[in-house]
Amino acid sequence: MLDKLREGFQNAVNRLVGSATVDEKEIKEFVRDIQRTLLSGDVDVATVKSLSEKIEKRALEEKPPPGLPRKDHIVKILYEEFVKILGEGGKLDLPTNRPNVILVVGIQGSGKTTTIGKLGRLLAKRGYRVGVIAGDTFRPGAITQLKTICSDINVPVFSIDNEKNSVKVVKAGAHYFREQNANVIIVDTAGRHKEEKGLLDEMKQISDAVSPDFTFLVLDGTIGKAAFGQAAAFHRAVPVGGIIMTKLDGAAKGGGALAATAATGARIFFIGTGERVDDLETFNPTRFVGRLLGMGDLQSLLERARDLENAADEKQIKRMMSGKLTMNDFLAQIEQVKKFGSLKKILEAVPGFSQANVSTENIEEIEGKMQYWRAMIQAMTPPEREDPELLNSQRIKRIARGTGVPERDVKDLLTRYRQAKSVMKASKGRQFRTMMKQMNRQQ
Ligand SMILES: Nc1nc2c(ncn2[C@@H]2O[C@H](COP(=O)(O)OP(=O)(O)OP(=O)(O)O)[C@@H](O)[C@H]2O)c(=O)[nH]1
Ligand SMILES: [Mg+2]
Repeated sequence: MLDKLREGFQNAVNRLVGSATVDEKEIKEFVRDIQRTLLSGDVDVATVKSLSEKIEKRALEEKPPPGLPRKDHIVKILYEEFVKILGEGGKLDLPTNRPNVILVVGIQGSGKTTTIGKLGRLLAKRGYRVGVIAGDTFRPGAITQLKTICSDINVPVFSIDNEKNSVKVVKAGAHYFREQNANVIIVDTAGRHKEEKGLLDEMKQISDAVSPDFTFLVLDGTIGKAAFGQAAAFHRAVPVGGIIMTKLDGAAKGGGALAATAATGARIFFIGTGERVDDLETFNPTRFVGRLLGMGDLQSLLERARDLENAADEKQIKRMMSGKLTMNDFLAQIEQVKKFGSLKKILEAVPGFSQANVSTENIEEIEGKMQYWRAMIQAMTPPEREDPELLNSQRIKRIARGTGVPERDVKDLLTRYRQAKSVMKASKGRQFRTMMKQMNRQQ
């Protein structure tokens, strides 16, 4: 899959890793390699430009965490920017208590009918009552093809022989399946037409007639950058809710995926990886990019990067284990909590903590206060931050006034600080370490 892109990226990465030093010149060359690969993989020029600019800027400006070779850091940046442009994979959430109409559009041969079979099977397996409407009245043989596919997966098809008006068929079909109590109604449509405009008009009429809950655009993964124009044209006629990319098993260049998401802003939900009815995968951008860059190596590189990013924290842990916890360390811990989202999540993640008697109100109260802790710590002098025991009542008063909080809040902060210090000392930093690990796994 995606052999050409993968080869290009791997060559670029190998050259970077093989070079003795990494300076500005190397980085620029690496970015040029990536550009060339993307363009030869049929990614559209605008996407290539913005992507490579971002990669270059970050590669030149960002400092890798201590211990991580700069080259590895650059590969990590490459990976992160790819994942960013592809976006999250879409999730198909269909309510079961009413019929959901799914319209499937795309040009001829893109794989609509085949994909409907795959999708029908997937949804039937999830327990939906699925019905399919044969809305392709243009191509002779279309109904027979759809019926063959759907009989294999035991999904009923609605069709009207010799009826050329697709809007009529689709309306009647939707009515029929509603009566049958189906909760997913999938509409197959034509891809062939005398001209593109006629096709897009027909899609618009069908869409207006049945008001689909969801419209999938099926794109052939082998068409490369033409995907941009195609996706944009369909998107103008019928608002595209999600994309399904087919034929990513063969000689596909894969660049179409980047182009199509850029053109519509729609997410990719599934990818087709073969002609059989089971060859449909939920799209996962991380896995997709991983494949593109050669997953094995990448996975371990990302893990190493993460470990090293935490190594800085390890130093802090060592200091805390020896019983020294400065206010700066304490502040760093608070920042970690912010990064993770909420204190509640952390407490849930750490086995030891989750059993402790911390009520929800208590957590919310602490979270509320934490917002002010930062300001209070910043109002302390450097010696006070090093050794908070210096804080006598006069100094506490000064900090309270400086941050606009009652003195009791400053005292409360001191109490929390002392608690954290004793927990760290007692568990020799173990608890903190477990927490960090958990947090990283969930990030
Ligand atoms: N290798 C591979 N072939 C696929 C995939 N999806 C579809 N195909 C093949 O692509 C061809 C066209 O598929 P169809 O489902 O008929 O395409 P369509 O969009 O319905 O075409 P029209 O009805 O003519 O508009 C068929 O030979 C399929 O077997 C895929 O994910 N991988
Ligand atoms: Mg078809």
